[in-house]
Amino acid sequence: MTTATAGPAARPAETDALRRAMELAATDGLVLGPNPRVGCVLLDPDGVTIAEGYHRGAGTPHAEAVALANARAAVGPDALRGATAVVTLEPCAHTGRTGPCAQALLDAGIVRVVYAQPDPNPVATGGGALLRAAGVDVVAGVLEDEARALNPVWTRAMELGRPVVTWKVATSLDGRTGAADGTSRWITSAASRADAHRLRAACDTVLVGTGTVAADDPSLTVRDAARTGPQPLRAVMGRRDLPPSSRLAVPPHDGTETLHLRTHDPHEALDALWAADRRHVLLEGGATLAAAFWRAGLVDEVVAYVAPVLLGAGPDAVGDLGVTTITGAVRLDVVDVMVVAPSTDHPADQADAGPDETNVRLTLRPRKES
Ligand code: AOF
Ligand code: ZN
Repeated sequence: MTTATAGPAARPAETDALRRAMELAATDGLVLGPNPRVGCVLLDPDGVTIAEGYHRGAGTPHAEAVALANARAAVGPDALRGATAVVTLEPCAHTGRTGPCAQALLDAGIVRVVYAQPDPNPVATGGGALLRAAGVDVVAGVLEDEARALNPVWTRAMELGRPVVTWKVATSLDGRTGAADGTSRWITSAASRADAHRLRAACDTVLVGTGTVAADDPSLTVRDAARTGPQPLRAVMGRRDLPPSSRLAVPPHDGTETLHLRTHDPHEALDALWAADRRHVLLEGGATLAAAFWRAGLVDEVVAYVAPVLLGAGPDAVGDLGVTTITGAVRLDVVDVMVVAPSTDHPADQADAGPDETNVRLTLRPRKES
């Protein structure tokens, strides 16, 4: 999606600076929490870089504020008279965890602002209009698709006004998540399970139903090898109490929290998670919870691991969806297919880790009715 460029087009030095700002925004190892990746480059009237900055996560200064501070430190208080700010995201107009960047740019004497993505956050948007009204030259929508790709989940969540929901499911070839007696270790391979841990690590919340806690007693933590940031929030939905001795009721030593959402309504659950600044929920089971989200139209993406095994009986991946005839089927589009090859490392102490065989990982999206 590219919005029409308002005002004059970006100059070549500004487009180059925007690419640099995107590189800065994508700096490795940032722990952003609920916030987007944002980069900013300040240019003098000749298009020469004065200073740069990028955002390091919720509660820390925004990219523009960092760049302004760097410019003042390097050149002095008047460094920015007549300068241009190039930013990957529309400067914010709100006072949130930090002050409004649009005003800070104005106060610094910036005369021109070039940005890529309009801010989809209803709380923060309006910086472009504020700057224009103050007489600043504003060029919007330059390389917008690239800028959106820096924060695909954050952008989607802001547009939806709720966390993005990914349903993760691991099944036998016949769509079962366990055998008739409930045993489910191990249907998918060690390599699939490691991949699923990376998926968990990329989300800020893991959500299961109280039934899954009672049946499986999961820990829902990301194992060390896949960890890149803090553990995701562990959330449980349902009115039942958690068994007091369950792993989710007894927090692990790393302080990972569990949030019990005492509701059966997925909308209410997502509202509560949104209020807790959550942007990406990984729905991990069981069948009742998954069906509730599907029925509410609240699944945005599916990651399915399929193992070459038949069970013939046992729990289904998803409960009743109200589909009574084939024309009512919930149809999905396949976005990606990945062959998960058997893992090469087989430590002796993992001899009980199940058969390590080839699995398939499908990424799918619900089909939009046209
Ligand atoms: C950032 N970093 O560099 C810019 C942002 O939680 P707050 O108060 O820090 O505000 C976050 C919002 O501010 C964010 O959702 C986005 O709409 C806007 N701009 N945010 O985290 C930045 N420029
Ligand atoms: Zn800001």
